[in-house]
Amino acid sequence: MVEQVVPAVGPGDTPPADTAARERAALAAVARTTLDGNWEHDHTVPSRTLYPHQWSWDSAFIAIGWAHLRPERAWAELTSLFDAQWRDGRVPHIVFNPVVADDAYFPGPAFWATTSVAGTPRTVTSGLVQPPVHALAAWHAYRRAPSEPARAALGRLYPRLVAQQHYLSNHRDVGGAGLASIVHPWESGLDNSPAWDEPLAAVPAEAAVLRAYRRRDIVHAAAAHRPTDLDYARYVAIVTAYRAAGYRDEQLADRHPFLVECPLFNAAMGAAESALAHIAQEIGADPGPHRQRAAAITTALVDRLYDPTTGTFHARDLRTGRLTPARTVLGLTPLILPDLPTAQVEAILVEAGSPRFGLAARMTRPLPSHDRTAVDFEPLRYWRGPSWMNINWLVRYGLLTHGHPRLAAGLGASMIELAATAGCHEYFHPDTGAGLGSPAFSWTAALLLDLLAEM
Ligand code: 9WN
Repeated sequence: MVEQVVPAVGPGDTPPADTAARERAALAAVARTTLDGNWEHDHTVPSRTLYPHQWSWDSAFIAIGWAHLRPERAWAELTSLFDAQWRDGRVPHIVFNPVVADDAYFPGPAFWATTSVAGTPRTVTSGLVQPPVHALAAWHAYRRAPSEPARAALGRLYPRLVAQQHYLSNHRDVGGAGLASIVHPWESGLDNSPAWDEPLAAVPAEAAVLRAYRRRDIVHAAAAHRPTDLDYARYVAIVTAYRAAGYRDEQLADRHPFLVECPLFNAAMGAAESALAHIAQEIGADPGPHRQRAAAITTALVDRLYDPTTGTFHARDLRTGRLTPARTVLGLTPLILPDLPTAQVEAILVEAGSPRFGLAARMTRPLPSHDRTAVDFEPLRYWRGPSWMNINWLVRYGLLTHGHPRLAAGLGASMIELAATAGCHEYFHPDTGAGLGSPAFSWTAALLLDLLAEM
């Protein structure tokens, strides 16, 4: 595809006249530098230090950013990810770059050992998946920079996106109610969320297991911000169980130690069908079945994961059959479903606008990842309090989808302000706004570009 460079903000090289525009141009330049610095021949690493390979849902968000700068990279990003799709349709959550040392990230390629499994690509990948936000991202990227080559790329991606949905709805519907189960906290993308505390506590493991391995995350990030050793021991135990079964999904209910229906994962799966309906229409395929599946997933999500007594969505632990009690930001994300009934939209707005999350038309800080008023709210620890740009982007997208532009503008302004003050960090202190984790994080940069272009 021909290289096409699109200015992120403003009409080219002429410096914008007023200060605000100059600041936005400077911010866009930081985002562009971040993405350029993390570009790696056919994909973008989330972070050069912490995450030196390709991650699935990161690539989806990153493609949205590239659509503003170099649309051909948006399509290369998604294409390289889907080139690693397994024969059963699963899109692996990590695609390992073979030239990076095995111990640069834990667990590395040797641990996953996927190449000996039938139906896997030549490249080593993980055997897990992540929230299927790719169809939504592909459609968004296309609308940001439509062109003939982009339509052709979208057309090539379409059957792969459909296969991804097919995998999730046919292999992962462990609960039998039309929702997909995640088999590991890493599949949620919000790995360390309090939503997983109960199901994770039931996974047998001892921190001593980790003596056989070397965690790399705490070499690059503060241990106090990261999951604990016991959490990691359980993460390893769950992968070990799945790997021992050849990453197969038959009889998961009888043998797998962690099975959860996650609100975000399933909202993404439903939103993917709505996006696929748009894509199908654009490329001359039939949007009807996608619309039907989107409606069915939305209904199942409300039936299974909405709790009328708390007024928000929770994760369901299939081992106990119970909803997990934590009120996390995951509960707000079904807003991305265009067919979400008004009662649940209203309930989410109440929850989001409460002191738990602080959504308002004028707000200082974006949404935290966990309920600010909860006793286990931890402003520094991974997914247990800090703010993330991708989750805020999704909720903002949901607010626009359901006709709340003032709230979306308030949230968007707080996100831009955060990045303007702290830079393109991986996550942010939910009160002070200080940048945390990796300082040059790709999806923060990518989604910032998207916001700057839109607002
Ligand atoms: C495990 C890459 C990924 C994100 C996840 C985030 C973190 C990995 C880790 O980094 O997860 O997949 O090592 O902690 O939680 O959302 O995709 O940025």
